Amino acid sequence: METQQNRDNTNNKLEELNQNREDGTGQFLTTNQGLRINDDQNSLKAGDRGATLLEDFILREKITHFDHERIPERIVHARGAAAHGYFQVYEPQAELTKAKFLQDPSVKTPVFLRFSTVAGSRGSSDLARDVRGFAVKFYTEEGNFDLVGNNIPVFFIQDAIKFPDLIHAVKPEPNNEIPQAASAHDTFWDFISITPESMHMIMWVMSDRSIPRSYRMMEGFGVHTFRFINEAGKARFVKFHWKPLLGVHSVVWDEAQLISGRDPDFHRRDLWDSIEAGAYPEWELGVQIVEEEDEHKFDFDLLDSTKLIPEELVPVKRIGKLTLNRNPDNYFAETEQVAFHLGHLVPGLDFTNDPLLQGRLFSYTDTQLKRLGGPNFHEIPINRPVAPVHNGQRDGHMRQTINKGRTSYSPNLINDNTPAQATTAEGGFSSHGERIDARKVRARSKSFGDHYSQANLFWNSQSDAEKTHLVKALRFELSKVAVESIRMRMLVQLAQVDSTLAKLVAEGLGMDVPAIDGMQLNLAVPADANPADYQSAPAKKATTRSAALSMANTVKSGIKTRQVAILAADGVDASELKAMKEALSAEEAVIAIVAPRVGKLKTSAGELVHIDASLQGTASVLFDAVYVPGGKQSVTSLLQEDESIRFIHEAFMHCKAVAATSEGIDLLKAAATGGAAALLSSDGVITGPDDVPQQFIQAIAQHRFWSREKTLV
Ligand code: HDD
Repeated sequence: METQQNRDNTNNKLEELNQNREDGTGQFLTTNQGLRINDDQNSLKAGDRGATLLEDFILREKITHFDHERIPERIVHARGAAAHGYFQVYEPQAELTKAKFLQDPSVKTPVFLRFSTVAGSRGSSDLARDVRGFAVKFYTEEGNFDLVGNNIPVFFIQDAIKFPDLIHAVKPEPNNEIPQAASAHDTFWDFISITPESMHMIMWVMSDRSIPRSYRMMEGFGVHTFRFINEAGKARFVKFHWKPLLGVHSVVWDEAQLISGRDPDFHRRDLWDSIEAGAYPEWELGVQIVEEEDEHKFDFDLLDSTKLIPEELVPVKRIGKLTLNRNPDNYFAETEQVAFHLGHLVPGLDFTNDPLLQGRLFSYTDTQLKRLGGPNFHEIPINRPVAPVHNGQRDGHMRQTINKGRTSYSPNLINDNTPAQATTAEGGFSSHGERIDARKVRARSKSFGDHYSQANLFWNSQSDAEKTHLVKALRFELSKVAVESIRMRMLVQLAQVDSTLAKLVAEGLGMDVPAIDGMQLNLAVPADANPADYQSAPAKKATTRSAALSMANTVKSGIKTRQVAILAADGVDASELKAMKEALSAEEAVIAIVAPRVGKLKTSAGELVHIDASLQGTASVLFDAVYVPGGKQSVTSLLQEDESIRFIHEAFMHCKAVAATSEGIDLLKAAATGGAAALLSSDGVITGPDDVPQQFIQAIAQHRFWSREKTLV
């Protein structure tokens, strides 16, 4: 089998990392000083029952290192998974930007991409309802460029000064550290219920976007408006998008909760396994470009990170592709120690005055100093640029570089005034000369003041199934809120977004939507300000829908890498099994034989088939679809197992494609709680008589059959 080690997927960053890779295979065990160890089983003692001697430097070295193994986890985005890959631009982008990595389609720029959840600790579940981080480090010839984004195009707050408040509110409550990796608790909704700028983001987080099917099936967004600068110095605004080639897909909330128990590493494992199998995840990089003179032509502010630019107003131009093709060798060295920062950028790119972006520019270096222990974190192998580094910065904890010469200052005569500054023509970075003529104020721009209209656009753009899920998510979350006034305020906020939304959520809480009665909806108001100046008008009702905001419109063209369970036992019909396996394999789906026990099973034709998982060792929530082939003996065995009935029942309840042939249909009937006829006639339940494998493939590509659920709207 092809493995990561023998595949030709190297690049100049991966080669550069070789100098730090270590492989103990076939080697002697040594101390950190290279001394070969003769006895690693016993400490040095005074007599074989005697006290351990302080002299035992081997024991002390080993225990001391162990005692110091942990570093602080990230304050946010602690739990993650990452992979190496490369980025290639489709066409030169010289008109837009002078960034070198966006010019030559033959150049593969190495990347390291770290996905994450936000609120949970390092050991929490992948399936929390949460935003996902999408952080890309490009190792370009001109230095590192980090695009540190999320899978949601907007953010909770408009100004970075509110970030500690937001995160303190969403993290486990400080008295008892409950709940882990969940926003369904009082402090989060307390903050949200009086911070209406969050309401657009809340729509996204309560939608299925926050429970992705896999990292490979998520969009990514740079969120802020950045700048592209071309060789002539012309600047344009740009928003970055990552579009997954497999489409954007999610699981359902009940499923997410079950996966958290069955396999909390579900997303990590999916990413790892896909790369190991050579099914490399891919995203296209998209850009939305706005000319500087059009800065004020929208009814929202481009500098406001709680707003997106609808793709109908400014289309997304796809300019290149990112491919992940290699797993890390070591989680700690690479995934944990990678340090992202928005301030890592290259000529041809620049910031805007978005106050969220501006605050982030401070936070990321600051946090790495704490997390990675000092100012030399850029020397950690995964963080080193492939571009050469020369400057007068010296010393500090764990310095690796051996700087030669006497000068560590500039200007200097002794070293011919080098390292020298580069002219812009030589690649020297110079900030965009934006004109600023303003009074120093602590303020929020009035142009940031509409908090509900884009939330309404999002709601209006969802399919009925998506709206139902969103309402149910809000019911779930707010049902966990104990303080009545917080629920009440949330209903008032939701009513500003859409009255139907508020009413449906209220019904699930056994409440009526309260009247506003002069209530201030925004309590994030400076002490000297007039609160009335800080209140947003209710949503301008969206007259259109933005297709890009609904996952119903995503790619549904294939079943590549989809996980299909085949339930079988001894005596399974050999020809039905073979036909289905061949059809699914031809479409590059991943097949798992699930049986009452592990080992091998014997088909009706006497062949031995490897069993991938036992019914006790897996669950339907870990698969995209399930098929039950015939064979009297096989189905009789399965009918005796509660887990196989549950397997089918859950797959059906989670709206997945389910197929069965001949006696296999009996298992479907046994699992039908709402009546066998209703189950068998449901969308996405394939039982023939014609070409079941092909119909099943088409059904799996649809991802889910929401017609099985009751919609609320
Ligand atoms: Fe942040 C990590 C994304 C706002 C402060 N952030 C972090 C990561 C991602 C984001 C993906 C994980 C990077 C990794 O994998 O190592 N953050 C965002 C986005 C934001 C955002 C898309 C809004 C548009 N963040 C934000 C603000 C602040 C921070 C406003 C502070 C004022 N973020 C941090 C941090 C972290 C971080 C504390 C924690 C670990 C780290 O930086 O390296 O500095």
